[in-house]
Amino acid sequence: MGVMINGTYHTEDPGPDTMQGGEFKRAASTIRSWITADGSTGFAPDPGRYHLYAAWNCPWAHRALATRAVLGLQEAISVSYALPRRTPDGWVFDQTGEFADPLMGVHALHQVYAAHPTPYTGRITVPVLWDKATGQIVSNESADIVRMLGQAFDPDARLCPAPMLPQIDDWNALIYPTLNNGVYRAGFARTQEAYDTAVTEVFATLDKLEAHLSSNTTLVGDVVTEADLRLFPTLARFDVAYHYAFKCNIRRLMDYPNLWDYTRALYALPGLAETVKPAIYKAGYFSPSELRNPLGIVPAGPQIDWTAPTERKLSLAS
Ligand SMILES: N[C@@H](CCC(=O)N[C@@H](CS)C(=O)NCC(=O)O)C(=O)O
Repeated sequence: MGVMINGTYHTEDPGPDTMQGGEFKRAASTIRSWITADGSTGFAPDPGRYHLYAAWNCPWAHRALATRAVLGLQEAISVSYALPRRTPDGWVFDQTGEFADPLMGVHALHQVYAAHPTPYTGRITVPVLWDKATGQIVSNESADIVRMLGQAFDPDARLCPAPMLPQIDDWNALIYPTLNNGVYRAGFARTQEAYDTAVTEVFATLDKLEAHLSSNTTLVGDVVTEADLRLFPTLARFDVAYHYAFKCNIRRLMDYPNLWDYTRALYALPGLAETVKPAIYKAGYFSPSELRNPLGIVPAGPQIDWTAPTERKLSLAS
């Protein structure tokens, strides 16, 4: 894992930049153009125009893949999947097969960032949304990519209906720092205090979600919205990875009857199951790490029955 400075890739890991004291701080994304339904920004939602660079194990890429799947945009937006393990060259691709880059045939994702017309400085992260028409990165911020897919690519904006946006944004504002990123703050903490703070927030939010889902089908309006799809990647990884690898082990997701039921109901949405790769999560989160898993031994369990029946029937807003 390296960093790009002014369009040139350097293989040294800039790790300390993302740690403050014992606390993990995620760097802000900086390429943030916007696709609109009318194309007034120069980026119109033309089918076939955009390409997503993703990795199955990355939860931020997963939100974009989940949104693409639930909106049925698989034909409209093509994807390259990086190999699930990062290397000194960062995210890399095979020359052929399921982890090849069919668009540019690059060996490493940093080559895509290097092809962006404005010299880039920062970490080489997935997801990246690439515009084939103008040859540039539209965005490397998953929250923006998810919102653009929901608003510009779906004429009915079913994942983010205007009247529900304030509530969607409220859930996102709670779930991102305390849960989506909270598990990373727990897992990457380098002091007991930083870990204690993060893990307490993770479970406070899970408890709150459990209570909400005991009397609601979904987070907002009893329909599937962007807020559910931003939560889902964290839930999908929770028992298989975060519980053990990131020491988020006060409870398992399976110990929350409503939250676990809701997770399985989301999993049953057409297209979503294909974006869930537990074996890849396990291999990725338990890959050799000097701080967290020096021997790189991957645990056998847990056994998770994703298709156990659920009475919760989910649908998008109509
Ligand atoms: N803000 C970004 C964060 C994405 C991110 O941190 N992705 C990780 C993978 S899960 C990554 O590519 N990290 C590489 C690095 O930091 O060098 C987003 O949500 O799009």
